[in-house]
Amino acid sequence: IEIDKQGATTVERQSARLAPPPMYQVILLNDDYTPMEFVVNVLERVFAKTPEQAEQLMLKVHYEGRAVCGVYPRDIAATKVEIVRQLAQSRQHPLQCVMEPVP
Ligand code: TYC
Repeated sequence: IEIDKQGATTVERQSARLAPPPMYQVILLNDDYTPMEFVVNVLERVFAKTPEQAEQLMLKVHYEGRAVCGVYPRDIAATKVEIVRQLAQSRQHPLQCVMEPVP
């Protein structure tokens, strides 16, 4: 909003001037010890996957080493990474979760 010397105001649409927020991929990494069922559960609870999507994504991580679970603005991505780490730690699983900027 701008106010000139006569007191007239000019309102510009902010959406025309704001860049979209930088986005981050949240990535799950494979390991040899975390139970498959635990990973499926995490994908359902933290990443809002259906049981079928969660199973498929878990298997993709298992066979390919890693997979993108979702793409979010920075703070949301960081919160999901932290929740996954806490869930894994609470059950003593070595499950690893990281975030990377979308290329
Ligand atoms: N590789 C694990 C097993 O065989 C399963 C697993 C899947 C672990 C995905 C981590 O992010 C992961 N029990």
